[in-house]
Amino acid sequence: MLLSYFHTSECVPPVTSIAEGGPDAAVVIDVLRATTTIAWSLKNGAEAIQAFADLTELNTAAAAWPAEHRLKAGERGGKRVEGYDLGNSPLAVVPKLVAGKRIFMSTTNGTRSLAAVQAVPQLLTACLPNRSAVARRLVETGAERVWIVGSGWEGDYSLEDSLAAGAVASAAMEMAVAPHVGVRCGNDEMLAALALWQQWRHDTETCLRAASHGQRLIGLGNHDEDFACCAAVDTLTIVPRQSAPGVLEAS
Ligand code: 3SL
Repeated sequence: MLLSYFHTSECVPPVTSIAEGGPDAAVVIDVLRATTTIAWSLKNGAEAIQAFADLTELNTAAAAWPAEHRLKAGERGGKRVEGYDLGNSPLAVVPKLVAGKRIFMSTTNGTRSLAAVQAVPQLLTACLPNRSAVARRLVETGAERVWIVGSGWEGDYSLEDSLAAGAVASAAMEMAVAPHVGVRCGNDEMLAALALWQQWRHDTETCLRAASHGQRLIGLGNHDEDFACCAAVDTLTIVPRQSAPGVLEAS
């Protein structure tokens, strides 16, 4: 397995096909907070997450879904979009609210990353809580060329997404010990992410708080519970997987 790490801005569609050397699997990461919220929503019984880069498209799709089975989740600049049922906090997606519902979701960066790699055959999302489960899935499905995609902030590098990319890669390397399942780094960004993981693996929350988006959230108000939830490692076994374009289901 060849693991490469990119930022969303480097994944401008169309992503090349497998025949042209493109990836057979992609893992989208937005630690703070979209992919953490996606994992917790599915864990808590949401039927699916349908992700949109654009709010107008989200509104149109949500309007066509039965009202009693839908929720709209929208975040821009770290704040909930006015009139939406949810913002982007993993603490808010409790079973009582989300069970059985489809969540129509749009966030500043995370859902844009999903749109950028929508054409990749196996598309998963990862966060720190499910990083080992995602790594196991990649190993078990025999993924050969994997792009790990950090969502960042509006095209910029993101410390916390790079940390989680290293966390996924490190777990995959530990699992793929059999000689026929070697895991290799495909670029320097992946090597750097692994080094970051070695540096912060025992204190992930400090890393998240130090990151520029962590500082942005702190500036918006108390997000202590969000930080604790997003920084937790290996607390979930759920693997969100794209089942139709833009639609993520538990697997
Ligand atoms: O950028 C995103 O997609 C969000 O996860 C940002 S926030 O953590 O909800 O502010």
